[in-house]
Amino acid sequence: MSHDDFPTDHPAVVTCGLPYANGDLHIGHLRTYVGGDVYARALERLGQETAFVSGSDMHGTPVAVNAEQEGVSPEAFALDWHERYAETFPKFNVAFDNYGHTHDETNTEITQQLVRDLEEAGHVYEKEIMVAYDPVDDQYLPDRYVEGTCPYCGAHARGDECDEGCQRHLEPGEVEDPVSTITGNPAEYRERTHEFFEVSAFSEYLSGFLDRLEGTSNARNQPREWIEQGLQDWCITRDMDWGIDLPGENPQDLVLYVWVDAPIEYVSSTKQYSERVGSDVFDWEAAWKEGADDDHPEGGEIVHVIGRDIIQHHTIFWPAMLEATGHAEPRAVMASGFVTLGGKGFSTSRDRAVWADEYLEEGFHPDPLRYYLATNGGFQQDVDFSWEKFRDRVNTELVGTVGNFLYRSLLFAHRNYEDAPIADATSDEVADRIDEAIADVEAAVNDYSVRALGDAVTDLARFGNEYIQHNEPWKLVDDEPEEAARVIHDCVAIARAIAVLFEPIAPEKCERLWDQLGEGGSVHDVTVDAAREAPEGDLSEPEELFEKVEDDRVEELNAKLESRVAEAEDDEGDETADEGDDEDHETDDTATEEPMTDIDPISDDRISFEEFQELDVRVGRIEEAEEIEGADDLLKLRVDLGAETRTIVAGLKGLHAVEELPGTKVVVLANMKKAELFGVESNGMVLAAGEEADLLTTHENAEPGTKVL
Ligand code: B3M
Ligand code: ZN
Repeated sequence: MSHDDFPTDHPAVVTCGLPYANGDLHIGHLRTYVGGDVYARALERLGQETAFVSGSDMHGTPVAVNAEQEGVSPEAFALDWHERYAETFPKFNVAFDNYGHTHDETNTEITQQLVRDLEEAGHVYEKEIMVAYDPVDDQYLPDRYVEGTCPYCGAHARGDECDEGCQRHLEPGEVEDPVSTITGNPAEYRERTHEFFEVSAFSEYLSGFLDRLEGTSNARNQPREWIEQGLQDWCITRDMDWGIDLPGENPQDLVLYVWVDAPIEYVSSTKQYSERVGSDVFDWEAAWKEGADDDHPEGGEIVHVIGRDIIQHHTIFWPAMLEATGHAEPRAVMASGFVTLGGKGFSTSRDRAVWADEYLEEGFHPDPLRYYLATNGGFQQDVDFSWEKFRDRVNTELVGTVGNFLYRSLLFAHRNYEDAPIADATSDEVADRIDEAIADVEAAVNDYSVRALGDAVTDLARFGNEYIQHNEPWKLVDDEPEEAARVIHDCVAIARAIAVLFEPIAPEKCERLWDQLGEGGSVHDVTVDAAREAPEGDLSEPEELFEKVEDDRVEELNAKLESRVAEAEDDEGDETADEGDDEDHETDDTATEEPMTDIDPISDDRISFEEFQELDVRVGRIEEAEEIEGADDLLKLRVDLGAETRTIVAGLKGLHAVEELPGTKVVVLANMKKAELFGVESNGMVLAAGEEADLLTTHENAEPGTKVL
């Protein structure tokens, strides 16, 4: 790993957390896979040699318990889901270079070797521990076969994690008042000998590792606290049949804990990729092993993209395993927030989800969902999906800003200059603006911000719209044809840059655009330098790239969702089920049932006072309010902010009487980026609470312009 800015001359590996092969994927699950895919594509666009890998997580109790409930073998059950996932990801243009699974030969071999290496390095020892046991059923109850009370916070917890409380990983024997999840029998604790990995010996190493670690800040902050509290060694074996056997002497027939072989699949999957394409194209050992490559003895740039519930595994256990066995150190961990649906958790058991297949069957293209998931919030923030918000983002940004610019420019160009070269060179103004967009993309990659990757392009398209509007080539075409050609050449140059720079987010749409521009080859193979080159292809008749989502579609989809949830709840009867799951998040699998709440969990991701101070929040007074033509939800406000009066567009229409707004004191985020909405430039944001837009105001006499602290 290096800490040079991307692109570096090391091979990079971008990985996505492995989905447990145990149930349908919903769009919440897709967030980390889309995020990983966007990031990997962006690295490639920068010219970074990159492998993008993942695989299905086949082992462990999350799979075994579900298979048992279905009455099938865990292997058949997991393989079936694995195959479905392998088909689903490409449909969302999530294009892994290799998608393996943890039960295949490569992973079994590499896992057993790595465990032997850990043993040889003296980091594994045997210990007698108490494990949960069902005396009636005569079986041991590892991990999710047992539930009880968290010894740290008292919340109801699974055997392996406090998923409803403090989120800690729980070691065998820790959960109190254990009960079998299969039979409901109270469990007892019995003594067994298990293998432990000496994680505690790596505390100092891990502190240094966290100081070096890049990615999202949540992946550094939480683990620092865990290290300060003192690390416990980690039990790496389980009393189960399903899994990878503990190598060597194994009198108790133990398997390795699922979290041992799961991250090793990152390495195995990379190896399979190398074997397929040849190590001259991608050398998995140079990427993963220290000293394998003389030029890069420290290994490649490993970037893990995960859900924030598995930070501990990726920043404590996994780097300790890598360090102990001579592997490369991860460079970055990008840990995403969760996805909610209309402000509530996804619920598999209540069918309260937008399923991945369902989204496509409704006729939606994958790229708008990718755009939504990638850009609706910062990567570590929770993101809420609703069909209304989806419609708004698609209609305003993809259709209104990006699509509109592309269509009007390319249609004009095609009609007027179909076969002719358009102009010699791109103007300095436009060339500079394209350079700026490329710099934005480079900065986004180095900041690990997939949202900023999207913003870089919507900002460029916004510039394009202003440029064409300002230069009005349609007025020039008769009297000043050369000037018109120059303007439209610039617009096509911007369109070409959009095709290249938006490829990570909307790969299929950008390939279409690349064709429309008459470019040869594939936009998936070019680097950002191609965004600087002058367009030269023969333009084909353009088509609108993005489709509007109509209001009646939104109503129809909401009604479908509601009736499905009602049906599932009827089936469930009055019993609040004690099996199944609820409040899933995007990497979840079999969460326990708990009441749904409208309130988002409060973010763990703390910010400093300095970071808060970057927000310039002011008291304002609404002076005027009026409707905007064509906008269903928005009002145009003039707001007195003391020093100046600003135009601000706010989503208040229908929620507040327009004529009653003037005179209302409000709270305004004054240094919000400007945005153009329905042709009106909004210069700030009025703060309001909840779906009803309950306006924030002041209690006493603070004057407009007063800073809010
Ligand atoms: N299979 C899924 C989860 O806990 C788990 C991830 C493994 S990543 C190496 O989110
Ligand atoms: Zn807890």
